[in-house]
Amino acid sequence: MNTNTRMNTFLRDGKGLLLAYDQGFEHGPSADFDDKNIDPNYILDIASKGEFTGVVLHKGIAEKYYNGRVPLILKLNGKSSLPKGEPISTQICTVEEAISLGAKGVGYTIYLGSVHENIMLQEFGDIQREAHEEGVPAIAWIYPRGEAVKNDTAPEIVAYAARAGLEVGADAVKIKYTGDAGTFRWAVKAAGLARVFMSGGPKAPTDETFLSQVKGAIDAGASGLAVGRNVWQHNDPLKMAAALKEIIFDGGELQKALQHVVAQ
Ligand code: FBP
Repeated sequence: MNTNTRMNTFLRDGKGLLLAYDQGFEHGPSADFDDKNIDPNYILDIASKGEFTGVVLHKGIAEKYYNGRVPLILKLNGKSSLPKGEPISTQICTVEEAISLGAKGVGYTIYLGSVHENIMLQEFGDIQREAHEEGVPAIAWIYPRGEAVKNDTAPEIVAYAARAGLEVGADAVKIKYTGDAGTFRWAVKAAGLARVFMSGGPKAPTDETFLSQVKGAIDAGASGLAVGRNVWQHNDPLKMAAALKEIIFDGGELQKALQHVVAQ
């Protein structure tokens, strides 16, 4: 079984749109949530009605809320935003548990450049092996971070993250956007046969800002987008989902995508 076969569950016509919802733990509920999106059922509803190709959850949310409607990627490690200093995110769920919860893929964050990167690289190595034994993809969130990383969206740093993902055996890498399609293309090239998903990031000031980043990533050869806040913090998440599908699956131009989110 190769990467494409493993990733197929999360792709439609070779592209993917993943809805991420691990921020309650990673950032804290008061940082990101309101009365609506604090409810996991609200997010799962967006995932199915918005025709996302995957949803990303930590194990506690999966155990209590996952309804099987959209393929699940179980995020196997996590950390809170409370500790300061060099970042480390360690494993809180096994591949076996993830599969028993219905996961069709597993995710893991590596803070490349942290003084603790060796621990995360080792854990990811074990997870990747187990995932492949089970026939499910291992998706790496590769976020360069820590004292040694001055700019985590600098093109050479993002390309480094993408390449590290390929070399440690990730089926797909989730990386930050570099700011333009030209430099992101180099990162996609560096990822080789590992699929590239652009990471959404904090809610952009305008829909146009966000959608133009997504368009840039897709034009650069990305397989899709893994997004949280820019969808479920949107006042109309399903309209934003429609705009994203326009770009990702239908090859639509920015202006056409924007028509889905204009106030009606
Ligand atoms: P967003 O689209 O909301 O940025 O979600 C993508 C994601 O990778 C989440 O899976 C994760 O919780 C978050 O970003 C990490 O954010 P940060 O860069 O602040 O650590």
